[in-house]
Amino acid sequence: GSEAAEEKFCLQEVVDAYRLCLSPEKEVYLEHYIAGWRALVKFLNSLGSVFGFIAVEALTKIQTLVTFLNGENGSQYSTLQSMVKYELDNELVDLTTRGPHPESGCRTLLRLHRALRFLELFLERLRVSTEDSKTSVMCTEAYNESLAQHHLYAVQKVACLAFLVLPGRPTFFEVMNVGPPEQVVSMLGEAVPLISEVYKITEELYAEHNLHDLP
Ligand code: 1PX
Repeated sequence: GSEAAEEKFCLQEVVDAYRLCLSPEKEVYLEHYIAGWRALVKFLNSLGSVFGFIAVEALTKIQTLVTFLNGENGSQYSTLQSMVKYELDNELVDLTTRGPHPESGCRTLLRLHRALRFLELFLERLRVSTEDSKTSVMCTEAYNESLAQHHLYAVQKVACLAFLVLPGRPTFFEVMNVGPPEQVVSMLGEAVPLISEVYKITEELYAEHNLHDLP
């Protein structure tokens, strides 16, 4: 039915979201950042139940940010830059140890930001991969170079088990709903630089305010 169609992932949606993410002054709109993640969660859900727990984790983080965005101080959350300024100015962030603000926008977004680096590395590997490349290998490499460093050992173990049952490259390309493989590769060529720029701007924002180690 139409509901199922709405839930269907397509890579174009990711491209669109990250294209809309940057303001003319290179600020990152939270609304579109969230839209990008919502699309990725659809992708995770289409991979089967093993990836459900990862989708739930991403959704929980997204939901925290949506609550801020729709809350009474929502206008302060329109961009990542305004969010950081607002939360820091009003002491709404636990900076060194967990305290009264365990789920600040800043620390919640940091988790997604780290996952975005994983995505960038993984999609770039997928883009340059060949027919016989293994998604599990690409995924493991991208994970070890990024998110793994921020995960507890037990989480790393579970993640690596999930990678073993990832569908192969042909299924991945199909689920992206773009068309023949050449077109998927070409759209990945659009997606990666957009994701990469949003990542870089966020990375610099967090460095500038010393927020990379938020508990
Ligand atoms: C078109 C291709 C798209 C591929 C989509 C892939 C999207 C992957 C996104 C994964 C997002 C996971 C959110 C992670 C947030 C996080 O790091 N949370 C940890 C820390 O949170 P805390 O609040 O405790 O400080 C939390 O401990 C982690 C929980 C379990 C999640 C483990 C996820 C590890 C695997 C990620 C890679 C999935 C790749 C799937 C297929 C490509």
